[in-house]
Amino acid sequence: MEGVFIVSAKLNTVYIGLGSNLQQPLQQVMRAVDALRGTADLNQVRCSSLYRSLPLGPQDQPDFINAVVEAQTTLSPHALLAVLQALENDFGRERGGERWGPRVLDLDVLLHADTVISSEALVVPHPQLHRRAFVLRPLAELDENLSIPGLGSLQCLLSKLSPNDLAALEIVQPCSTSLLS
Ligand code: A4P
Ligand code: MG
Repeated sequence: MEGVFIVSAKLNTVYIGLGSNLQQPLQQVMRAVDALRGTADLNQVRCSSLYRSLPLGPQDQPDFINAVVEAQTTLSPHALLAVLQALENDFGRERGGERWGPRVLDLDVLLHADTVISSEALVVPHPQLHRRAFVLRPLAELDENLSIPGLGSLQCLLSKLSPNDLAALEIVQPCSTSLLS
């Protein structure tokens, strides 16, 4: 077809952090993985195992279920954040509580290819990523050779975590073919 150009936007690999500690957190996270898999703009969605983790921040709240999802997308970082926030709202996420308080679903942009952003609305890589066993360990399940922009290799970051933090993580649902597409 002469004169017709099809411009395809670049597919980028993104990593999304999932967390829940309210209203049957395991079910919330599994439903959220399904919802991400059903999102038209996210392709080749793969999920890590699901982990139980001790709450970071206020201690008078239930344990969390955490996981990390990898996907391919043409969405920009800000467009991806908007998709994730809409999904949090669909799950009944209430905002405005105490910082790092309990939540039915939290979806964070952990990484967007090798992008580095530091704006008011979005910081990528996620600013707490390198300190969190419940993020680094599932990330390593998905790609053990990952390099984090500005922070170095994932293996190096993992080696700097306190052994207690890693030991406190408990797999509650291993990677399985039902979760890995
Ligand atoms: N924002 C900036 N960068 C990002 C990003 N990379 N991804 C902005 C997502 N959002 C980002 O987020 C507040 C604002 O951060 C958003 O409006 C967005 O523009 P929020 O989800 O409304 O609030 P939040 O999650 O309470 O804040 P924050 O500081 O992002 O908290 P975190 O880092 O998500 O930590 N303990 C365990 N064991 N497991 C957990 O998952 N999670 C938290 C929350 C605390 N303790 C936890 C866990
Ligand atoms: Mg968040």
